[in-house]
Amino acid sequence: MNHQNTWWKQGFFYQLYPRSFMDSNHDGIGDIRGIISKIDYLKQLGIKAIWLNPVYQSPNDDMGYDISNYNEVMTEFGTKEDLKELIDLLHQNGIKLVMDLVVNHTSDEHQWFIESRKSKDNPYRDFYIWRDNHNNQPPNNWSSFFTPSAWKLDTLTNSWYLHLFSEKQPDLNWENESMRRAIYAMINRWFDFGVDGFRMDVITLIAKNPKLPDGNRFFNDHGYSMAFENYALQPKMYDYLQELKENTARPHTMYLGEATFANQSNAHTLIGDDKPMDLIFQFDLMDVDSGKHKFDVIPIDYNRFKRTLFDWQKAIPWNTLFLCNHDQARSVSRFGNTSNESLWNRSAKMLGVAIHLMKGTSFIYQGEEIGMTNSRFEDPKELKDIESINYYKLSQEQGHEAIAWEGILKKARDHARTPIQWNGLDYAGFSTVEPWMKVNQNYHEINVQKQQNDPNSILNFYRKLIQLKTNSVTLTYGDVIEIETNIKSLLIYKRVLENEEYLIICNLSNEIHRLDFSLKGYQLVLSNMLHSGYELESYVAYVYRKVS
Ligand code: ISL
Ligand code: CA
Repeated sequence: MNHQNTWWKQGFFYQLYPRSFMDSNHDGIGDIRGIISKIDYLKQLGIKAIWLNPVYQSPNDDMGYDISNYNEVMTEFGTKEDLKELIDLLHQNGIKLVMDLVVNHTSDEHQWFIESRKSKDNPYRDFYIWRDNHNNQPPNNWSSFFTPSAWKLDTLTNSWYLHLFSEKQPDLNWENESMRRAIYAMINRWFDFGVDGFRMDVITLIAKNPKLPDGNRFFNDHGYSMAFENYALQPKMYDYLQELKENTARPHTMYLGEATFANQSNAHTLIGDDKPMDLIFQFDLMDVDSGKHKFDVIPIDYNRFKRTLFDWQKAIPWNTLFLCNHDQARSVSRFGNTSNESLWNRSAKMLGVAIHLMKGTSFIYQGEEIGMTNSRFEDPKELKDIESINYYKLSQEQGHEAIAWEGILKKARDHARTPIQWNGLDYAGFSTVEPWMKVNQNYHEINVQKQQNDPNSILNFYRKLIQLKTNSVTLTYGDVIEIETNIKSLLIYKRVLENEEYLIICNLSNEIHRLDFSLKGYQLVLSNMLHSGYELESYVAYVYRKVS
């Protein structure tokens, strides 16, 4: 492996959700010029790459994941010239840009779908997955991620189309070669434009079992089945991605697959030199607080948390490391402790150490570097995200809305999507007018300006953590060695490369523990506490380096 050329393994990624990052033109919506105005901030943070959530034209049924034109920038976000300028400026500052590639589905307002609906013999008909209508019953029992059934009857031709996500996100038919060629051409245009790679949205779902058989497990309340055995990691998916790579990949570009339903036994089929992807996101850690479903929230089992981390380290040679993204609740609210300022500060820092000093590419989700927390939504009307809106509506129909609301307060995707809190001014300095989404109430206490020059802030801790890992070959490429302990809330591991060794000790819990081995020969290099020692207070994190 040539360590020097694998830019996606060296240095941190910052996930940037443009709608909520910075508004430059006073319409309450974040935009590309807003990002440009904050390049210094990103540079100071020390990140080496950005994953930018979708900026393509979209009616925003699913906030940009429903694309109506792959070749144009969403009007509210700016122009293609703005995007080009952003890419150039990032490159001048040593930062790469990875865009989102959403090709499992398009918007129903995409020209391809507008044509496809028109008639059964339209040249674009087969760009999507259609079935004739018999008895007004959907062609199979598949459920969608956002609605009970994955099928919608389109009256124009009296046929059903498949949508694994919202009704406004019809699934593309990857069996159609013209469709595939059009996607590859689109990817090549963006590589020519200057992007450095793509995060491939639900890429493991693009191939469907052509027979579209019923699922027989994981039924939702409406009797539809989460039939992923028929559309996740299908044999054809490998062929399509191989073809995609052959037709698009360039020497320094990268593909990061959102590997929905990947597990420890199949993940090795997805990443590597001769495999379809360079990096994958898997979501096992995002499930450690899920009971029967995402919104059925259970307390974190620290053993499970640790096993998930360490077992994935063994399962594949290179992981991605993250505790949040635009689909998740805020990490400090979920895995840390926000009951008072000092625990909030300490646990946010600890979580950064615990996850990012593992082996793999680190991803910080915007706002995580200042410890942004879940929002206190007061009314379902404040929700913007289709997932929780639909979930709440369905639960109302069944009279479970009080329970649903509890789950939403803990896990709604909207928690991650509130505007970045830049300062204590109106709308947290994100905009001068009311933003598209309510700013978190705590912006006076939590904001960038307040943390900028405070040596104890989460922000300055993140800067140090990023530097420490980015500048260390051992913390980047060294082996991970788990140090077993009987105390289940202690996460302890070493990073070892040749003669160098780091020891990482994190207390994941609110309990005080004592270390039962010697720290002789170790020197403290980073901590969220002023003192080090054998007494491990709640949420402490210590990073030691072996000196003798
Ligand atoms: O968000 C989820 C659960 O709350 C996930 O199941 C999510 O739907 C899944 O990981 C796929 O996510 C991606 O594709 C979706 C889009 O809504 C998400 O924002 C995106 O990250 C459809 O494009
Ligand atoms: Ca704007």
